[in-house]
Amino acid sequence: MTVTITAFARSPDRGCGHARDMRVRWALEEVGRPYEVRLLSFDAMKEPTHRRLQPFAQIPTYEDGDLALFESGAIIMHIAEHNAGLLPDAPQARARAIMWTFAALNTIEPPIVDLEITMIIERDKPWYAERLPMLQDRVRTRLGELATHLGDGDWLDGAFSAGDLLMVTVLRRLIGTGLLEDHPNLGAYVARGEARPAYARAFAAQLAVFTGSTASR
Ligand code: GTB
Repeated sequence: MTVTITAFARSPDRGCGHARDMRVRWALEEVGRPYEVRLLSFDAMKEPTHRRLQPFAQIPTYEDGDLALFESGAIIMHIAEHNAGLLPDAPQARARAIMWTFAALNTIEPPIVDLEITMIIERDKPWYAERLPMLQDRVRTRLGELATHLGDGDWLDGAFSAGDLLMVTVLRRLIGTGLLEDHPNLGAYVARGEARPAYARAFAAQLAVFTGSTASR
């Protein structure tokens, strides 16, 4: 059974790979699972057909036979648990890799999303100039802590795992803000993720949607 995921028909990021289908594509590429992509307009995402798959009318979703999932973190965990390559076999290392998926999604991503939303849609608010540095500082604090943990390691805990996959996609959202530049080891970490052949295939596939060349592999 071929996996089908959903993605934006026209991503607002114009193919930069910031939308959350990118992490699902990357995970599928890492484990060598072919997939198809159903592209959705913003209107189609609000339709009952899509809401039956994703109650919050968002992308990505994941369908494999009669299993349908939403929430990118849950999708990545499902892929990682049912295919080799994204979680270590040793129980404690596996638990730590799962811990890092939560750290990426629950500790690092929220302040980044808060900053992103403010920078995109709250620029004209009277409190913007006051709020922005506060949000930047929250991100800086987390980046400093993450950079200290990473040190000169290649990955967060031994071998590359689903935790790294999610953390790299989360950190990429800061590209263009200048905040990653404070920590060369985090920049190198992101670059290491981007250099993985599976990442390159996933990135090319989502970019092809924007450029109009193809939608699935
Ligand atoms: N918690 C959910 C998950 O992890 O799956 C969040 C899913 C989500 O936020 N989906 C977004 C969506 O469908 C796309 S990824 N938004 C449409 C809506 O809510 O109406 C978020 C996103 C969108 C666009 C950019 N960008 O253009 O840079 C980056 C990230």
